[in-house]
Amino acid sequence: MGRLIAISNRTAADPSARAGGLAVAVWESLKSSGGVWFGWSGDIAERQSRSVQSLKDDGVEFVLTDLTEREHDQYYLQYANSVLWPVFHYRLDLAAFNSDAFQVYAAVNQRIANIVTERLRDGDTVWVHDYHFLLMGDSMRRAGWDGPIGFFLHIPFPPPEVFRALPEHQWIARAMCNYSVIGLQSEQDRSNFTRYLIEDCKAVDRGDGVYEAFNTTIKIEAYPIGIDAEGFAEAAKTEKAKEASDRIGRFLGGRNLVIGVDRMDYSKGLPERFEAVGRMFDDYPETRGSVSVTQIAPPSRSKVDEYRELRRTLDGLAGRINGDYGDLDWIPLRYLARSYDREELAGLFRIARVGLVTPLRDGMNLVCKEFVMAQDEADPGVLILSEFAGAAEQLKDALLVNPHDTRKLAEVIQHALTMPLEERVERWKSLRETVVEQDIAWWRKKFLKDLTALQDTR
Ligand code: GDG
Repeated sequence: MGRLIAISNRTAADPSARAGGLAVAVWESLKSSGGVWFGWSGDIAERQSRSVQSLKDDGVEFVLTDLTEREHDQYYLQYANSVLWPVFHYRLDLAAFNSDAFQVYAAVNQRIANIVTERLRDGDTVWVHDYHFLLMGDSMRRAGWDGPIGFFLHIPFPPPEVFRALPEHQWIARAMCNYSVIGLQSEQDRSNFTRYLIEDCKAVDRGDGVYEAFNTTIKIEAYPIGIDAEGFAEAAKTEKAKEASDRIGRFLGGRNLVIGVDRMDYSKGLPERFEAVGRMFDDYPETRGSVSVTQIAPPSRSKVDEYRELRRTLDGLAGRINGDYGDLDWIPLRYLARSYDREELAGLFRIARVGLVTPLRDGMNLVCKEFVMAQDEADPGVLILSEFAGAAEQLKDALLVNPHDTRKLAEVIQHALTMPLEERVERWKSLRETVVEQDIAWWRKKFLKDLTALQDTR
């Protein structure tokens, strides 16, 4: 195989950014093939001084471009984060449709495609990531690249009925058909996307995940992303993890910990989760004084207005619950709007009796897989998982819930808190097996195998 070329909005050029799922996966693949990673530098610059910098680390080359203020606003904040993010999470009510922003989005895709294509060599394999670059395949074809291009969408693909509300849906779908392999997180996403292609683009299903549309052939498959499973299990046993669990242990004073960790984003279902916690204290008096819920919710910088709104809602809900039930020595529900180190999170997961992962919609969700790997095999906690997370297709032995049904969710949390050890161990073993088997390396190999198979037939 030639070089692997990755394209994503943010890269792992900053070593501290290598902890996330995408960053680890891409980083490992690039290191083994001596690849190049293209993306945004994270800086904003005037058009005239906007630079393309190249740097090398551990055999991987990063080629990074600044964005202008206008590009950052229209491509990134507006079209990617205020149109595509809500629509792809089935939230038409939150989408701020904006066709001017789409023009800038298309222009940024083309500008970066030109930067990439100029630097490509014959035999290179290109792998594009996420919703910032839906048009990249088409833009690269325009720039003259005719080799295979893979694309992986980290967020859900909505049902056709929702996708069609996007004024640019036809343009986007047609552009996407320039990819050679399109990877989605789940069967649900795969089915939504292919149904759209068949209904709106006259695509023909050739079987085995191969579709014909616009005179080209595309492989479309679900490749559920995994985590560095063993690495996370190790992280949970480090000194730093132990310090974090000791610190929270002092706060708990022997009470059971229920934990949630999510970026503060409306897709994560935090208000519904808080309501369910309030209901649990209402409906199950035995939980009062014996359970503490801690929600870690680092703020998303890219969605300032929604973040403010969400924060207000959560403040109100937590204030009411703590006001109603809290006592001198007990805070029923805490939320911490800040981030912690990976090892610290692993330590908190390990000491928790219940992990609450209840997004309203999530491409995959890595937190639930991390929670599983952090557990102590002799006394594992229970995972409560939304049926609307992509991970629910794999993690059948979690307690699956509808996050909108807060009464039921309250009941399930109470059930998880009282689950006998034997059942906890049995469920955990099955979850662990899946997370270990279908880890990040499995995901990467599965995708690249399909993509490089095309390379080999050229
Ligand atoms: C997108 C899709 C898909 C969270 N807080 C802290 C922290 N995190 C880490 C978690 C986890 C990651 O961030 C979050 O990943 P998720 O998968 O849960 O969610 P998104 O950020 O929305 O990711 C999602 C994913 O892409 C991958 O394809 O699964 O569906 O939306 O690793 O642990 N990490 C640290 N401190 C924190 O406070 N260090």
